[in-house]
Amino acid sequence: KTLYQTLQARKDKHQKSFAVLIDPDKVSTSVTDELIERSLAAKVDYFLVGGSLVISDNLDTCIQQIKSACDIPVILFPGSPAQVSKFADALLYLSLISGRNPELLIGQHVISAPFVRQSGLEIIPTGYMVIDGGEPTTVSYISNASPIPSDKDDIALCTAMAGEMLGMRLIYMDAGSGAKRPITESMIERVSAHIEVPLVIGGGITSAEKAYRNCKAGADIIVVGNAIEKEPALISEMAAAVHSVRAVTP
Ligand code: 1GP
Repeated sequence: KTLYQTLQARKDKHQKSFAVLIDPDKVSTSVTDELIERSLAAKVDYFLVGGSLVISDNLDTCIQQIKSACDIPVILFPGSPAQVSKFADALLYLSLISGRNPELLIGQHVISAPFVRQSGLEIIPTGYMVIDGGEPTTVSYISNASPIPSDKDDIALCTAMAGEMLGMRLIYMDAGSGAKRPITESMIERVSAHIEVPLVIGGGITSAEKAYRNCKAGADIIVVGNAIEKEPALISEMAAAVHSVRAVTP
């Protein structure tokens, strides 16, 4: 079974997933060890590894550290085409469909295509949508593209629908790392009701309650980075909240 088939099967069963985002530039080896240990105990479903600004060559080392310690799948969440590591299990092949910057829609993909193909990684075509998170986040600055306004649920819906019809296998709505204002439940509800591919939600989620409410609204996968870097103990609370949604959803 491919990783994507597992994601789709979980969605079909209304099973929600919790993913811990690790930015290899921000966490030391010992912090990564702590995050792995807590993630194992909390039955975290996935690790996402990447960031807008991964400049060090820690990527391979960080993924190898995770792979040697546990079986939790590692999915690359690349901020640039250079962030490819053959040690991961899969790669989110992101096209920034919320923006109008041709480089991030297709340009960088053309340049990196042979390299990505050669990696042998499972590729998951992902419609990446940046939603305004209150004030400029790294992703909105770096992407040089306007995010979708946070109250424009219809624009988000039509963007996600277009992405799905273009063949994207995942829709990732991101308010940006450390966003002051995470994505609203109303936007999640609107988008999730009209797409069939799994919906990933991240950016500025700082509490187990918000993670829970996002899942109830229709998110399939919750991604948290910042909050757990600051407070690793949140991992167990958040994972439990996300996993509890299944019990009450028919
Ligand atoms: C960022 O969606 C992720 O791209 C996670 O955001 O770091 O704010 O949790 P946080």
